[in-house]
Amino acid sequence: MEEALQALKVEASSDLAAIAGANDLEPFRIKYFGRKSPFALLMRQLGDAPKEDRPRLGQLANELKNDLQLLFDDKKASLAHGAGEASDIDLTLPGRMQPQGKLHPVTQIMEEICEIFEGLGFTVAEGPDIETDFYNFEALNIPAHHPARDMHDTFYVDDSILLRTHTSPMQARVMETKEPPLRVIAPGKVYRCDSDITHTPMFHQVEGFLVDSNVSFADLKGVLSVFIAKMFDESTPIRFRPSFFPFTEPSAEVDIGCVMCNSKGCRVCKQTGWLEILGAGMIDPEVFKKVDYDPEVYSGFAFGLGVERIAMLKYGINDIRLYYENDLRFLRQF
Ligand code: 2NM
Repeated sequence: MEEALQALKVEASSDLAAIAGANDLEPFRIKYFGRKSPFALLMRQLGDAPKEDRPRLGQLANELKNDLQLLFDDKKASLAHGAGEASDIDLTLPGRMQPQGKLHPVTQIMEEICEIFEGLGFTVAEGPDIETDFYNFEALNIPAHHPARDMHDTFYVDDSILLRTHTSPMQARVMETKEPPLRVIAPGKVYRCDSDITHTPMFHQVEGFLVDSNVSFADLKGVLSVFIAKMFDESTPIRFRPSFFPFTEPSAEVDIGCVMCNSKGCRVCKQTGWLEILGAGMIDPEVFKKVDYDPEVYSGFAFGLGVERIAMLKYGINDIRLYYENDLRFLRQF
């Protein structure tokens, strides 16, 4: 009987190895584990064996059966796995879409602004967000205790270090290191301690300047008119309104016809038909002196604009805080 078990083990192993597909599994199961299997037969013959041999032979038969069951289960599992690759995956299904990120609307508009000025021959200069009092104020003709400092709601790091309140410090840095003729724009983040529906403590500006011999206010008007025509529309009405900035003289604020009501007068333009979109002026001779330019030789104009504000006017956004709440329903519209 022991020999019969041994022979059965050899036969079962070779049968198991010969199983090539799921269709071969069931005949194997019936042959070795069914009611008429060699095991069942041997168990019935066990009664004929000498009494003292029965426990050992019974145990041998059981071990062989259990081993075979394990090998069979493994075979079944590996076939099911292999079959799955062939049939459960539908290769014709479209792939899962990866959501594609986009630039923030403020970044998009800032890039658009820079491209327009680059088309007019300006180069881009970027500088530090953390500035010195000298570049942020002193070099721009805003000395200590000047009332204009109050307008800026500055975040100070210490007595002489601060978060820049505009990007003009970069302009001063460029003028200090380069000789005219120069056409430069400085885009970037600026910081003012202010927060309501039209102000955020951090916002973006693009400031620009042009210095050469014989630059006039007409050049300023020409460059800014082209900018507005390209940013908004060729037919957008523009006006220059006298204003004051410490770093320019004369200074002007530039308005465009209200894009919300087509200059008819509405809540957004406070019934005036006009919206302020940027500040500008002829660079003050005092600024030239700070950067060692001779005001008798050179003249120039400069301008500054708020990127969030331009984007609000262009897209009809009524609350500046929407830009920085990271609500995807808002951001996905751009
Ligand atoms: C403005 C308005 C007017 C300005 C001036 C300069 C510099 F550095 F060249 F003097 N940069 N930007 C300027 C002039 C900025 O923002 C409303």
